[in-house]
Amino acid sequence: MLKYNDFRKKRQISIDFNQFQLISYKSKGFTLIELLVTITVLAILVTIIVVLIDPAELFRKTRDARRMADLAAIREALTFASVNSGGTFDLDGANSGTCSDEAGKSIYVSVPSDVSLHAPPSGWVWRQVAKNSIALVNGSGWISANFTSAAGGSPIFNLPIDPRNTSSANSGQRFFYSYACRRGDGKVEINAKFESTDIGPGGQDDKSIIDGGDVDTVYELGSGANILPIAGVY
Ligand SMILES: [Ca+2]
Ligand SMILES: [Ca+2]
Repeated sequence: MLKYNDFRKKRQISIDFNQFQLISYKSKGFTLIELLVTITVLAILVTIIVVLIDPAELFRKTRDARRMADLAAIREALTFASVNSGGTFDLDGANSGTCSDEAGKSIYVSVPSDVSLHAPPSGWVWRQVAKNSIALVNGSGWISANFTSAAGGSPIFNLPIDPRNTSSANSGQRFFYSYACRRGDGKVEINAKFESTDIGPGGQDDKSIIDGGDVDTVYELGSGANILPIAGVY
């Protein structure tokens, strides 16, 4: 049997417990000012982190790194095709007379034909193909050499294109790959333009000035550094 005194005691404990909960709830809460201060501190921290990391520069650097890898892959594919074909690999494929020492000297570019380009360097013509065939390696791609005709087959199944692959009236916004060949000695040159503050032209880790080419602001790879014109491509 629960006696009256026991009942009062239990009720008292229950009331006290509720009071305790109320007190502890109150002590754990935040005032509006505390919340505002916390949000402000967090906003400052986020701003500092964003400034330190600079996500836009990180993306530019990633694209530049890919450009380096892409150009190296194209150079290797061309070298493989050329060596495997005993030096008879046709560097402009289905086209004829378009190398730098021939009448129709051409600059092959990775931007598709629906993108209009600025005027080509004097004496040169641009070569562009439609978007849907841009990456083909059978001579219909942006580089017209037919890799599938090489002895041993094509070393690659698609032609890399620039991660931005775009052009503009503004020379600072031209990002595409370019290619030219020289028939006489069977050499080629492939170029790209970098955009990051660090790896790009004038940067602390400038890759365009140490590539052995003849244009400091352009990243140049290939077997002949002086095939593409030194001005007017980008
Ligand atoms: Ca260079
Ligand atoms: Ca060059």
